[in-house]
Amino acid sequence: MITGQAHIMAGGPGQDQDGGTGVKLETRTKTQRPPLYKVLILNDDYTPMEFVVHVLERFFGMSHAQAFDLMLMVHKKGLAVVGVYSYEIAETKVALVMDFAQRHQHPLQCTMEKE
Ligand code: TYC
Repeated sequence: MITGQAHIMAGGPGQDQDGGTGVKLETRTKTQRPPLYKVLILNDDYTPMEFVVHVLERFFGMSHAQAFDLMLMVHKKGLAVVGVYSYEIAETKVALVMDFAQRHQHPLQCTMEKE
């Protein structure tokens, strides 16, 4: 976002940057970070543990050990954040996981929420 502000300056021509109108034009650039979204995996009673581990390795770039630990955490606690991404990346991950689970006929749920 660009915001411009005009300041009336004390002092006369020659000491400002505008050619002597007495109005300083200042441009401030505020760089806004894009909002981030958590991607969550939810526990259920039917999806095989090995399938969840595979999903975490395949779509979230985890090692087998990392994926196994996180899967167990979801199994015990009910859900866990598996990654934090921009809106578009989070949306894509959720869609890929949901599609992959559906194609294998597992009820695994993956959702996103604003951080
Ligand atoms: N609770 C499942 C079972 O006992 C395993 C599981 C873990 C399922 C994590 C989903 O997100 C999940 N087979």
